[in-house]
Formats: sequence, structure tokens, C-alpha cells
Amino acid sequence: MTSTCSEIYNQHEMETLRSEVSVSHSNMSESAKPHHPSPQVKGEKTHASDFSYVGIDAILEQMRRKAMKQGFELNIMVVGQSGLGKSTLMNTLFKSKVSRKSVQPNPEERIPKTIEIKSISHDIEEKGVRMKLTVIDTPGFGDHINNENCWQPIMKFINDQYEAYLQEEININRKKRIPDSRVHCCIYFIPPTGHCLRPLDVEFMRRLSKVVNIVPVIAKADTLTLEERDFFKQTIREELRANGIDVYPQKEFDEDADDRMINDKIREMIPFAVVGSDQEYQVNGKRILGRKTKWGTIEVENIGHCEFAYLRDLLIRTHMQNIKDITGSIHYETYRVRRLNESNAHFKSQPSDQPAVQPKANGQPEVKPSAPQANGVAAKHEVMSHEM
Ligand SMILES: Nc1nc2c(ncn2[C@@H]2O[C@H](COP(=O)(O)OP(=O)(O)OP(=O)(O)O)[C@@H](O)[C@H]2O)c(=O)[nH]1
Ligand SMILES: [Mg+2]
Repeated sequence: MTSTCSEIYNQHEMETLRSEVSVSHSNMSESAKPHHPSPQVKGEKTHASDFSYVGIDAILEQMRRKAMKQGFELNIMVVGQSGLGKSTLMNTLFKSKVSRKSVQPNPEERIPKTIEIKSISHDIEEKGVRMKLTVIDTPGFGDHINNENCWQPIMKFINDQYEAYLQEEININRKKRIPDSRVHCCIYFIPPTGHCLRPLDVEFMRRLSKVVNIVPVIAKADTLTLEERDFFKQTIREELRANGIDVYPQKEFDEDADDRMINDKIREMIPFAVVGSDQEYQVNGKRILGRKTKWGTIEVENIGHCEFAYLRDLLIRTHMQNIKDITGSIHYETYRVRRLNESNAHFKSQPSDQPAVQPKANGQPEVKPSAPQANGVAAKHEVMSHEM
């Protein structure tokens, strides 16, 4: 590979607000600069002497300020066999203890192994930007002898979040800002076997890629040689293609030629072969996150050692907004349309002289006239399965 992923992404900076604002100001011609001081909002400049200046570019600064005030939300789910390094990788990603490790040196600190899906939220702040990060851990996925339908609880969890969002959205007195618990991205951990995908991996990704953005990674990539890693990556890409599995970034959602070019490069690299660690070491006077072995230290953020940095760039630095947009406009939308269609069909099949009993969002039954509401949605998602 000649160019780094960071370089590729830099050509297509997704979070452009801050930079565009500063570019527009720094490009301002001398004549456009204010001559008379006037009351202004911090960071703004007046264009009093520029007759043609309307000020449309100021919307960027307004959006930036609003976004800074509101903060951001990102919900990441990690799925994979127990001990593949899911919690460690989340810690590496956010350089803080966002997901507690299940394997601790001190047995008293050890978290009991669980098969329940758990969400842990953290408020992270960097350079004044606030982010609520929720990690949804699914310990022990596929650990059983019989793993038939083991993807079902995960599918249900994802649908439940869509349903919660839908119920908030259709509420007459809905909140100004609906809390977003929808899973924006699911990192799927592939065991570093070096052979091929297991039927379980194929089955999981085939089903789940239709309801959520899947980002597959090869876990504990330090256990593979470079040749094994390349071969494994190639094999996985071929298997994904052969099985019609569309992982993130999905080709069909590329917005333009630029997008396609950048995303094609990412697609050629997927799945990222990652190494995780939350241990800091000093290497050549620099503090790094790494794994110390007898023969040297693996630096997790060094692209010469592993592909963790590419994953981080994709999830946080370049595609975070796109990941959220696709969740809202594609995955959630598909769910919403199905639910509304189902509800309409349900109302049409109700005899018109009988009142329909419609459970409210809080679970209390409520007697309603048989005609559908403006939104036409009945709150009975237990029967709904957003599965294709
Ligand atoms: N060699 C290697 N070991 C790793 C890596 N990431 C984590 N580990 C080690 O693997 C063990 C399990 O890591 P965890 O992060 O707890 O794994 P997990 O997937 O969260 O496990 P469960 O919570 O049981 O599902 C720990 O001893 C980690 O230090 C890695 O990239 N390479
Ligand atoms: Mg864990």
C-alpha cells in the first residue's frame, strides 16, 4: 500500500464544518475585512465594505455552535466470541475505560462472564466537543456448542432500539430531541484462524448487514504472519462477495464519484486486521499504546504494525457522520416503513364497528376508534421482526 488511510481520508474530510469556516475566513480578501468595529458574535467577522457579501457562509459557524452545544451521540455494538478482545479494542479506540475488560489480572476485579447484551454509556470530551459514546457489548456470542439462531437476541436488541425511536417519533408530544439509542455500527470480530469465515460468521453478517452497518475486523491480528493476514483478508472479501454480504461502507450508498473513490479504497482493505491494547509504553521517548512481547512491542496505532488506525479513522475521524446518516436514512427508514405498512394493514383488517384496543407506548392498553391515527402506527412491535 502506498498511501495511508489517513491520507486517503484527508482528501475527503467528512467533518468539514470547522475547517470550512476557518478557510472561508482566511480566504477573505482585504476589502472584505471589517473596517469599523461593530458588535459581533465571537468568531464572526463583518463584511460591511463588501457590497456583494450576503453572509450565507455564516450558517456554517451557526451549525458548528449548535452542534457543539448539543454534543454528539454514537452507539457502537461489538459482537464476537468471548476473549477475542472486544472490550480491549473499545478501550483502545477511545483511550479510556469505556468497556470493562472481562479478563483481569486480579480475580476480584473480574467481571463474571455474561451472555446478556449490555450497554455502557460514557461522556467523552475533546477540545470542547462533547460526545456520548455508548458501547453495547455482547459477550459470549457464538460460544455455545449449538449456535443455531444465536444472532436472534442481537437482532432483537437492534430492532428494539428502532422501535423505541419510532414510538418517540410518533408521539403527539414528542421530545424536541429524540434520544437516539439506535445502533449506528456493529463491529464484528472474526477469529484470527487464517483459514476462512466460519458458517456462523457468514450467517451473522448476512442477516445483520440488512439492519445495521457492519464493520468486520480480524481480531488479535498479531497472531497472524503478514502472509497469513493478507491471504485471510483476501479470502474473507471473496466470501463476503460470494454470500452477497454488504458491509459498511456499502457500495450502493456512495453519494458521488469522490465518495466512491474513497470508499473503494476502504472496501479493498476490509476487514481491518486489528490489535488492541490499553497499556501504555515508552518507545523511543514516545508514549504509545501497545502490547509488549519478548521480541518487541506491537504499537497498535502504528500502521506498520496493524490496521487499528484505519478502523479508528473510519469510525471517528472520517465516516462517523455518514455511519449515523445511513443508520437513520436507510436502516431505520426500512424498519419504519415496514412498521407503518404493517400497522395500516392491521387497521384495514379491523371491523369498522368495533373499537381497536391499542397499547400505548408505555404498555397501557387504550381504547381507540377503529380508524387509524394520523401516523397509523400501532405500538405492538413484539410481532414485528425487521428481518429480510
Ligand atoms: N494477542 C492479543 N491479545 C489481545 C488483543 N486484544 C485483547 N487481547 C487479550 O485478550 C484477552 C481478552 O480480552 P477482552 O478484551 O477481555 O476480550 P472480550 O472479547 O471483551 O471478552 P468477553 O468479554 O469475554 O467476550 C485479554 O487478556 C486481552 O489482553 C490483541 O489484539 N492481541
Ligand atoms: Mg468483554
